[in-house]
Amino acid sequence: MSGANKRQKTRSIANEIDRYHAVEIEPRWQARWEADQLYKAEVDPERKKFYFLTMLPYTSGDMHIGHWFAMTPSDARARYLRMCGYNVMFPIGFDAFGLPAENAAIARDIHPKEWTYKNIENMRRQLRTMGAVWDWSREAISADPKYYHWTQWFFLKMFANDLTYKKMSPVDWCPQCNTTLAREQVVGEKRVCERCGTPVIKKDLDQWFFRITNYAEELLDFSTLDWPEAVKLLQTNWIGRSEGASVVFKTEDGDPIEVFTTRPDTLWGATFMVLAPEHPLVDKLTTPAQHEAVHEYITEAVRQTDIEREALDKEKTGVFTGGFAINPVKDERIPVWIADYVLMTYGTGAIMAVPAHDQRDFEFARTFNLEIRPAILPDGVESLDGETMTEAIPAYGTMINSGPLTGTPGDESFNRANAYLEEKGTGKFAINYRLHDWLISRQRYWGAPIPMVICTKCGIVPVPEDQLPVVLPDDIEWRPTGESPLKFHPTWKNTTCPECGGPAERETDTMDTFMCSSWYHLRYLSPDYDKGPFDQKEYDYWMPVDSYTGGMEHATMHLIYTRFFHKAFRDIGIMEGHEPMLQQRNQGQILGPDGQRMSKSRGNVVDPDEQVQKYGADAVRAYLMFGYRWSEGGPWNPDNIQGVIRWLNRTWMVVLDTADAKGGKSDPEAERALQRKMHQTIKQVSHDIENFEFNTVISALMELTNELSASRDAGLAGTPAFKKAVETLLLLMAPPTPHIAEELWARLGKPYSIHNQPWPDYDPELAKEEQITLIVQVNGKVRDRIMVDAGINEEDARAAALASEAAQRFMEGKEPKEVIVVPGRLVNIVV
Ligand code: ANZ
Ligand code: ZN
Repeated sequence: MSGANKRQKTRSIANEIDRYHAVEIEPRWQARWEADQLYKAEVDPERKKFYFLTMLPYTSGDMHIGHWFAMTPSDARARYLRMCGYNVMFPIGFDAFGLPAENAAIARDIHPKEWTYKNIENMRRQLRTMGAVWDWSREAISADPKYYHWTQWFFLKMFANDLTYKKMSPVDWCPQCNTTLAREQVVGEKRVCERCGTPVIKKDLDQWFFRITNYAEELLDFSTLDWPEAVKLLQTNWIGRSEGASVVFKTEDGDPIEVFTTRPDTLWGATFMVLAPEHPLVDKLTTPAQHEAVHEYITEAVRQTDIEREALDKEKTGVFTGGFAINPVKDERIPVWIADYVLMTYGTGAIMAVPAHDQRDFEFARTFNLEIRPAILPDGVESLDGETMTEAIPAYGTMINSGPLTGTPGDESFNRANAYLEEKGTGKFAINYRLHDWLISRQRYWGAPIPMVICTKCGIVPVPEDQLPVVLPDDIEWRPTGESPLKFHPTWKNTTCPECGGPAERETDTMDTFMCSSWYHLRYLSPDYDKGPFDQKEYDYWMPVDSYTGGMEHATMHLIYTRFFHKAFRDIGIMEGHEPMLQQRNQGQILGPDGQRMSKSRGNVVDPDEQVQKYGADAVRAYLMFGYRWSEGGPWNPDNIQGVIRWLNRTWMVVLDTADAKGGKSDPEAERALQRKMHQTIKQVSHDIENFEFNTVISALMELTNELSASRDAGLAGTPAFKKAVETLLLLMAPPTPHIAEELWARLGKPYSIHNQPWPDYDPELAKEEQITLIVQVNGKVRDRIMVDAGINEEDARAAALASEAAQRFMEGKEPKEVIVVPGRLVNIVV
């Protein structure tokens, strides 16, 4: 008792003079680590590398607590891997081009470059406060000429290898302002211009595309990737592969109308055709009588987005063109309509409509009184009558009313129909993808200029590599138009043709920023390298990326583009391997304290700077790991961070309190218990960091701190087991809470730096719970003896007893009436 009192006293004195003071400790260590370049990652063929990548932030200005949630657990894992002996590279940079900078320029009269680089400065400061193992010497900024030089270079390689082309493609256009609009500038359900409220129309512009569709099939192969199922599924749906047939119908004039159908077996049930309003044959097919109605319909339809047009619950609208087409398998004349539910951007922009078996066609036919003719009789359906059907029957089944193929069973119909089409020369098996070629032109200033020149004599000519980078001019005039301001620069676009030397004009569009982010992981390899996009030596050592963390919102665009980019340049001979990023994991989202998505307008944004100033980086890091499942996130809860702070304080006290303790009382059983806890904690923390389960990492560490407190109170401080456990606790805390771990490590007089220490090993034998013998009785008679963990709880003991073979034999298949557990001794099953 008196001993405990005395400890109480020393502790409260320590409390006053030497409290845990994160704001003093943290900047001090951050400065030291940086001065020592502790986390600099260098090629070392002797060591196993680990390229750990986290998605680079966009230079919007302030980092969000969400960035911390994404990055600091990743940092903990990077630290863990370092301690496990890997040569870890954990780089950071900035996605710095894009529309927000341009909008800020217009709204606040500040140059996009100035806005962006100011933001970068602030973000660098914020990133430093995380205390992460960033290798700042590898920082890359996509808006730097020395970066986009190589973005342009990649573009030229794509061009030289026929992976890029120019094509007319629609953009949103405001007829009042006479400009193109960015997607964000089209607002409201009515799709009006943000500035003047005029309904937006589509207008065709000559734009650049990458042939990502060449890689559609390969992009569906995830077999070498350790990626979340959800991301693979999103990519699979985005690519949208369908098997079917391409079938050629003809107009009465003999013009071919090709359709893609997934159901060639329903061909005999096609009673009309539908073209997308934008289909090139619409004009020619439209009869004078229908001209006005068709024209009116098109004007309305093309204003909508594909998503609006495809909505299943939408009322079907359309107009008859007055024209007819011939069904190639039966020489029958069927009417051709236009309707917005047929998209120009999918398949061929034309369909054969089979209302008996396709629901959208069914609704369309009912609305406009068109014939519904069954061609398939699914098993179990007696008969079908188009007049009385109330919905389409999409199932496969026996072909009926299908000429020579009538009677073909459902499991053969698809192949038989395709064979028949091929035989007749009017169609064949076909695969269609939802994926489109990647439109990369942007009519904006703040992006990498597309390195192309347009010469009236030579056509489109690439800028020679030795003339890169094509640098953005700084003196730019801000016009609130959707067109690239580069177009209006007095001189910038004037150049000479690299081929004929005559006067020529530069391309004034810039590249989609997803182009910049498709290869940033390569720029980190050697951000200052000027003989190529990366130094081959670095590539050979570091690539591919071993682990990639970031948000789920990038599942489709960025993560598909970067895979395409890698594969394309593999084929060009620049990259190796088939995939750029082997493992990928996504964090969830931190919401505001009100459970809503954080946003400035709601006023529920949690500012990481404020939290760090209040509680320290370690507390914020540990709270973000402890308070949430990393893959799920949840609302910020200021109460729960207190629990983490109490833990850090308790750890601080117990470590410093016992630092000078000598001897300690020998208590083999208690020491063994502490040792067991220590080994169990190492085991769990290692497993959980490995598996991105950070919440249980912190709870396990909290338990070890508690165990140490209890052991101290039991007089164990100073024993070898106690010292070892303290040391181990600090090593295990080094990844999640690097500053306090380093500070306490130093105060114990251990060698700098804790972050260069090897990760502690655990001994599975020592981690094992002590075993006891549990007696298993059936109706009061001893039937078995089983070995179980000493600390086994009632529920597990019960389950273990019921699982005993001997017990089961004596239960003779009867349900137990009652199971009595005498903890630590026996279980009696009453049947
Ligand atoms: C006739 C048919 C009969 C169809 C039937 C389906 C069922 P997925 O699976 O998404 O690839 N289609 C083709 N091109 C279209 C376009 N541009 N806009 C809207 N719809 C289009 O869908 C392929 C099916 O969607 C195609 O097969 C076609 O309708 C329609 F019992 O052809 B089907
Ligand atoms: Zn020329």
